[in-house]
Parts: sequence; C-alpha cells; structure tokens
Amino acid sequence: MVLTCSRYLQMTQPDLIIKNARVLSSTDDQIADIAIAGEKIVSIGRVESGTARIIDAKGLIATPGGVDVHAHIEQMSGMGLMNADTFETATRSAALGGTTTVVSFAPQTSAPRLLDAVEDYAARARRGAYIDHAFHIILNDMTSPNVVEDLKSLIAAGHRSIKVFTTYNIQLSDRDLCDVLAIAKDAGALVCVHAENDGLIGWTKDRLLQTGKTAPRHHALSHPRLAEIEAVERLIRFAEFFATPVMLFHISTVEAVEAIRKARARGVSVWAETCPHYLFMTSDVLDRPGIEGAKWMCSPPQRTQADQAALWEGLDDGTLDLVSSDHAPYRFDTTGKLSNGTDVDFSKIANGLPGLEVRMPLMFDAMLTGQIGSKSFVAMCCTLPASIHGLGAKGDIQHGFDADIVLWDPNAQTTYGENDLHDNVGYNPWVGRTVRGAPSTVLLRGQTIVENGSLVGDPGTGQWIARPHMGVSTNAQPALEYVEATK
Ligand code: DUC
Ligand code: ZN
Ligand code: ZN
Repeated sequence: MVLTCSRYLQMTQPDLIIKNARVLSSTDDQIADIAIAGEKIVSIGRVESGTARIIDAKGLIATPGGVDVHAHIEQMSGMGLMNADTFETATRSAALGGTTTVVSFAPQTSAPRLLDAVEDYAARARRGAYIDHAFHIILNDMTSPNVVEDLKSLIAAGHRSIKVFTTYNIQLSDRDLCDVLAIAKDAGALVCVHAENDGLIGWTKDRLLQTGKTAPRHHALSHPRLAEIEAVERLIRFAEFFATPVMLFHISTVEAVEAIRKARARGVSVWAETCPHYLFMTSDVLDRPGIEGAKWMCSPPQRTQADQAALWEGLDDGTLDLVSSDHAPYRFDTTGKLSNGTDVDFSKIANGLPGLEVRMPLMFDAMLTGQIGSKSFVAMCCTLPASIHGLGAKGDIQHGFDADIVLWDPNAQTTYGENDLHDNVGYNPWVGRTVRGAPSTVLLRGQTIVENGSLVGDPGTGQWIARPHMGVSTNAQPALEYVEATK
C-alpha cells in the first residue's frame, strides 16, 4: 500500500501511477512505481493500483523533467536582431526533448522601466509557454530611473536572479557591478554572469579583421581563451569581496575550471555551468567552407579536446554544477545569421545555436554510454539547476516534488537530420550525430504534454514559478566590514 492512515489516504490517493519503470532520481536508481496525485509525486516504491490510471513503463527509464536554466527566447541579439523563437516554438521544442522547466531572460532594454520589461516577458510566456518557466533579469543600465527600487521589488515578488555581462556592449562597469552584487546580497538574489573580457575580445577582433581574417572560424580566435580566464578570475574576486555567490555561465576552458576549483577550495561561493556545445563540439565545427560555419558561431566559442576533458572532469568532481543549453536561436537566412548578407565578416553574424531540445537527449546518451552516472545525469540536468536557481519543487523524483517526469525509451536511436528540431530555427547544429534513448512520454505537473514522442500539451499551460529569495545572508560581509573597519 502507498499509505496507511485512511484520512491521509483520501487526501493523497494517487490518480496516476507509473508502473515498473527504472526510476532515476538524484539519490536512487531503482525499479519502482511512481504515484502521482494531482500535480505532485506522492510516493515512489511499490504502489497498489486502486482506481488510478496506470502507465505501464516496463522497459522505460523515468527521470525528472529537464530543468534548463539558460535559454534565450524572444530576445534581441547584441546586434539588435530578434531571435527566431517565440515562447511557443522554444518551449514546444524543449518539451519534445524532455525539458519541463526553463529559465529564460527578461532584458532591461525591452521597456523604459524594469518592472514593465519583466511584465512584458511574463505576459509573452503566459500566452505561449508549454512548460513552466522563470526569468533572469538582465541588467545593463544602473542609471535608468527606478532601476534599484524596481529590482528590489521584483526580487521580493519572486524573480530572484540577475544576469549581467562583461562584454557584448551591454556590460556593466565594475562600479555598477558592485552595486548589483551588494543589492543581490541584501535581497537574496543570485547574480549570473557572462564572463569574457571585452577589451581582449575587441582588440583581437579588430586585428583579425584588419588582416583579412574574417571567416566564421576566425570568430573563435576573436574570443581568446584568456578573455574567459581573465573575466572568470575577476568575477571570483568580486564574489569574494561581497561574500555573495555568483553563477558563472557557459564555462569553456581548462583554466576557468581550475580557477573555479581553487576559488571553491578557499571558500568562495561560486557556481558554474557548461553547455553541450562545449562538451561535445570543438572549434573545428566552424571550419566549413564559406559562411556555413556561422551556424555554429557562439560566444564563448567551442574550444579544444583538452578543454572538453577538463569540463567533463569539472562536472565529475562537482567544480561545474550543471549543464544548460544556452539556447540562442537564429535562422540561417536573412532574418537571422545572414541578416547582413552572405559576404560578411564574422563580427556581423549573430551568435548562438539552438539547444533546448537536444540538451537532455545528448546528456542521456552520455549516461547510457557510461560517460556519466545516472545520479550525475539527474543532478546536473535537473536537480542542481533547480535547487541553485530556487525552483524548489522541480528537478527530482521525490515525495512532494512536482510530477514533471520523462519516460525514456532506452532502445530508441536517433541520428539527427538537417531540420528535425521543433524550434523555429530551421537547421540542426547536431546533424549527423546519433543519440541513444528518446523521450516518449513527458508529464508536466501530472499532465501529459508529450505522448509517444508527439506534442499533446497546449501553449499557455506552462506556469511562471515564483522563486523565494536566497534567504537573509548570515555569512561574512567582507565588503561592509572593510568599510566599517576603516577609520
Ligand atoms: N552566447 C551567449 O552568451 N548568449 C547567446 C548566444 C551566445 O552565443
Ligand atoms: Zn552568455
Ligand atoms: Zn546565453
């Protein structure tokens, strides 16, 4: 029996039971049943059927729904180009790839007032999203009217992460970064950073272009690895001074992994993510003839095999916490990558590649091939993204968690084609790659949104998730102590 107390039994009688799956959670890998009542998981183990609907999952693998905490949706590029996906197209592709929660961005630039910018994105997602969602608030101008007041009230209302850049023409000054970190610490928000040194990139890019090195493959060279290393090391020092955590986005180099490892060893609270295109691709993807390599252009760029090895090692020893897609969708046509024509230098081509639909399958395949363990797969793709970003009921198969569950067919095998993703990008950067395992059924809060590999959910059923602030900080305040101790 699931439950013994009869009053409790009435309250939590399951209405859906997934039977005989191999259930992977952050703590277990076992053959079990999962009982679901309403939107929640109420039991994992051996469950009597009663009157509940049954999904027979013998031979299937049940994992938590994917939690992708870094995706660009309906967002303007650095060059002022709207990306290719709406919330509807991005999240249907996410759902079909086994992702049930996404954190995308609400950029300050989308309205004169920060409150309105965030509400604008919330409304877009309310209309279109198939899956649950939240937003990182992108800050690029700390002088705009009411920005501090709006930021504090947004954090209090459940938007508890901020994204800042050190490059891309929307970087904050060091001085403004200090204000953001101080506010985040007081209000309990997490600051996430695109960390690459703008000057090193700008200077290198100009020299490459001046010497006729203009092809997509030169884009990778225009983002020297030292640009990432320098910015990561500096951000760690800022986190240390304010004793407040930072999340370093899309780590791509050996040296950045090592800097994070050392920082953690001396007690700095720094979290870090990497992405499938750094784990599975190297910079030679850009070496196609003509402009073709533009399809794979992103920042930071793909690196070397040695970097890949360091990233896997970083995930293995916990230096890197999680894997996000950094989904940044641009079509390979005049609305996207080729908006400035086909005879252009790399600096005129939008950066980014689609990833929402492939992140989970690529990592699931890495689990089936033994590259990562089953609990690690769950931790880095579901549980840690959720817990680090304040999505408390997401990302695990445990009593009381949201019933966001993917049933994978481990015997399915897919070789990606040119245009088989369900976003609005029109090409698949993973074309030719074979992955084992495919999501056949996806549940979002107990409702089936993907059945036999087909979308059956509705746009607009995804809900915004209010995220509690990180709590009043009780840790050291070195920045304030420094000021106070100064006579
Ligand atoms: N890099 C980013 O940091 N964001 C979007 C696209 C990209 O390539
Ligand atoms: Zn970035
Ligand atoms: Zn990004």
